[in-house]
Amino acid sequence: MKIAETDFQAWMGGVQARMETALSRLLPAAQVAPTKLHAAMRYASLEGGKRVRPLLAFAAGELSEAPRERLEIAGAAVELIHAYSLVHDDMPCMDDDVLRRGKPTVHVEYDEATALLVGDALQSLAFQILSENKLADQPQRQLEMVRTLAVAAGSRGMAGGQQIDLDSTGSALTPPELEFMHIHKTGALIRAAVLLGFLCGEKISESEKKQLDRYAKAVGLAFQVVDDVLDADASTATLGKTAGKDSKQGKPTYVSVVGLPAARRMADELRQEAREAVRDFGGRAHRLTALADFIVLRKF
Ligand code: GRG
Repeated sequence: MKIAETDFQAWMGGVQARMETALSRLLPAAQVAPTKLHAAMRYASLEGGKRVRPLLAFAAGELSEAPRERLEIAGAAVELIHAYSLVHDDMPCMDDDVLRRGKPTVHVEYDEATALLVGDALQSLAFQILSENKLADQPQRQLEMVRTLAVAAGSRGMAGGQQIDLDSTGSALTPPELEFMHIHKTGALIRAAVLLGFLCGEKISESEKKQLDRYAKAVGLAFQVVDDVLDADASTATLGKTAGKDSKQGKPTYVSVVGLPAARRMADELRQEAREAVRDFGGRAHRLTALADFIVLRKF
């Protein structure tokens, strides 16, 4: 393994460990009533997942010299929204899956009503921690962060993308329609993670924010293209979730719409686009470029 790769692995492991501790602290204890709901919220959020969104927040925060304590809160808020989306997505009324992060899904381990409440409560907790901890010197900027996450999670972001996804099962989408769906379903939250991390720091310029947003858009779409490729190409054991589900359920994906080789090429073009977007930042963006590589070259 090269030195740069070892350094990135160590950094990633450090952020993942910090996030595990932070999430464990921020989530209500399982012994606190209502114990079933709190235990299920912890089951859905802890000990699993790559923590890609918090990693992006930490990497973007390096550009604006954001304090780690703020990044932990912003990263946790985005991760809680992500965890909620996975819990609801796995339910019988949506994707109907039994395996997530190598474990039974929340509605299987607990029950459907509890899974619904877990998602609701995780979403509320995300906004609670984002508003009750000081994340910016100017209150106006903190409000911008709350709004950014709300828009990304809502009907003009992730929830809207999920609606399009549900409605498009069994139908043929054009590449632009597919891109529109994925930019919302997956890309919006990833974009918010990058922006929130950047906004946690005080060294902010509008032009850097714009460049960073170009990076975030490319990485957000690349993430989903790779997810489509892995669904078609990797095993259930490697992914920790049911592989091959998209084609079985008749869901349009990059693989079904443009084919596997073109989807792989597209992911790599988006990786180059992301690297290009932050080129001017030089060494300050080395975590962001390494993360773009990780997101596109990952095997799970
Ligand atoms: C229910 C409102 C609502 C939205 C659900 C994001 C989403 C929308 C559904 C998840 C289904 C899915 C497999 C989407 C593809 C991209 C994605 C979010 C994959 C899982 O994210 P990872 O790989 O998961 O970051 P880990 O487990 O590593 O956190």
